[in-house]
Amino acid sequence: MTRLSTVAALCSVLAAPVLAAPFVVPIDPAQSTLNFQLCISESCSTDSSPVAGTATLELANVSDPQQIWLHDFDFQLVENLHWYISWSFLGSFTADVTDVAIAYAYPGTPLGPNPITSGTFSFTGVPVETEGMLTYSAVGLPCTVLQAAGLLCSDTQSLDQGTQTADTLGGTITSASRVVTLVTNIDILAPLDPAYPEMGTLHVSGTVRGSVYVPPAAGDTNCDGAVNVFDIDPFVLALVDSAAYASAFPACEISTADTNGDGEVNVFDIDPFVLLLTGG
Ligand SMILES: [Ca+2]
Ligand SMILES: [Ca+2]
Repeated sequence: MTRLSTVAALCSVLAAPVLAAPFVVPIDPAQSTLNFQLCISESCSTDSSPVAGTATLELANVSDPQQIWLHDFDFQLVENLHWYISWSFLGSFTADVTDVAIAYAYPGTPLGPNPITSGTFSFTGVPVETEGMLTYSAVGLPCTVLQAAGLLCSDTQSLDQGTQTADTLGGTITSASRVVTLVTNIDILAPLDPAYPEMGTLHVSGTVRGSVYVPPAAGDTNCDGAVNVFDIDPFVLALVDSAAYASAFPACEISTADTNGDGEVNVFDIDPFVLLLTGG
């Protein structure tokens, strides 16, 4: 290899952006509630539950996110749901669901990158798996409605129907001082049985919210989300003049230059920094 081609090869390696690592957003049950309105023959009952769980995301630039990857999510209802609908002397319908969860079906196979426009993103055709048990009992009029649809008047069913495709999963992403906040607004109105839409509907609505501090990656000394040649000058500045670094990169952290992770920023960080640049 000639010297020129060696330099060219090295430059192409150095120019390749190293993407940020995925991070886990814990869902805050105190700020996350879903409402479930069940309507049968135009009578409705609503119950709600806080939501817990996690979402695993990746952003191309945590400080100013423009692109998002969805790596995983797993949401659980904290409480079980109970519905009771009465048609007076005509009949009644009671239903309970327990241990409800919805999760991304293919963790390890991320979706994206999708654009974040004015803080808003969406994913379509998201594969999901649901868990939980449904128990219901119908007396009188609703029993007749169920039987007309070929269903039993009382039954217990698993909500695990294998991998299904959700229409859309979207929300907003905001980032302030590297604290990333995910807000997902859910509003889904679906027939209880697509084959018999006149039977009734389930309307799921609410908000799922979580925040997490995302530390900058080691070597990303200019905090633009990538470790590349543009981090060389800030790295050198961090090494020789920490005060000048702090004023030049006020939104960044000098710990990004601690590439050997010993808590100090000094000459021993040079070799690991070069390894990060070259993908070693
Ligand atoms: Ca950088
Ligand atoms: Ca160090």
